[in-house]
Amino acid sequence: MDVLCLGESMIVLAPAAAEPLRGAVDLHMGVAGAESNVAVALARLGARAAWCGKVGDDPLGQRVRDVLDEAGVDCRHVQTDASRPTGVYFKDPGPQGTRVHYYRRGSAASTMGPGHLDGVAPPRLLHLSGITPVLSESCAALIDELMVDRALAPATVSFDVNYRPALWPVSEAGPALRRLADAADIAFVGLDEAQTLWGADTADDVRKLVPDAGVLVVKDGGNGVTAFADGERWYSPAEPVDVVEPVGAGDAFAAGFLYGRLQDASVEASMRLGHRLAAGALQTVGDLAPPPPPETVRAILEDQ
Ligand code: KDG
Repeated sequence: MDVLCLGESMIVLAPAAAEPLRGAVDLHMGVAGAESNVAVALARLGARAAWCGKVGDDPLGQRVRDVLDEAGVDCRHVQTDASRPTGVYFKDPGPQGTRVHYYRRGSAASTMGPGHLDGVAPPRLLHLSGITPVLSESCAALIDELMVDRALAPATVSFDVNYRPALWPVSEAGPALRRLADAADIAFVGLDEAQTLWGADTADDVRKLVPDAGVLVVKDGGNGVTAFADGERWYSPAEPVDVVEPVGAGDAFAAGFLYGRLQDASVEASMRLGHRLAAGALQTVGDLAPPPPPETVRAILEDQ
């Protein structure tokens, strides 16, 4: 397997007319999950990508599996917990942007814990995010087992900070997510997240706070991305786009960047592919857009 992504995937319900939830009648039902978004985007690019999580023994869990199966994501290690539901969340569009309302406490995924990936062959790359450790104590222990104890060595460990304010306060998330980002081989963080969590004002501030991540990728929306590795620093401008809906753009960027690294492309070329995928996600209402054609992907990665 090229990539194994582990995390919680849920059903997302969003007002079909992008109106506030309170008055909405028609809802659009989809599948969401930061890590499975990355798996889907990688599978669509042609990587052998698997998603590993836990769903309830319910139609919503079946829907999660069906959608990922259809996208070409390997779901053979997905577990089912008959005593717990699949998580759900609602999008609530409003004048101040879209708020999310989670119904995921006690979900099947929250019962993941150490040993969850026992018997699974190490992939080339293991992708995780900062959402999982807040789901439960056992999930936090699983993330430690994978990131700190390296239970799937020699897999390269990729970690997207993905701070979700609705799930935990900065006082707890700040130190926990910094420790995990620092333990990663490849760490992604938004500059806005790093400001909120750690008081960092610039990408260089973030590098000082997260010095040990092998490759550190600091994303600053339309201002572009700065990456640090082996004492070097690269900057890559974002592609100019008219943003339709931003959710999922970070996952798309991560998928493009990781695909580049899997193809042994340079950090700069990998950032360019990340931008291309993010631009697609920014211009769609859903979390992910169709991938660029293979010849475009090749041209981006070969232009070192
Ligand atoms: O990155 C997009 C995710 O935030 C969304 O799919 C839902 O995984 C999700 C979460 O936990 O917020």
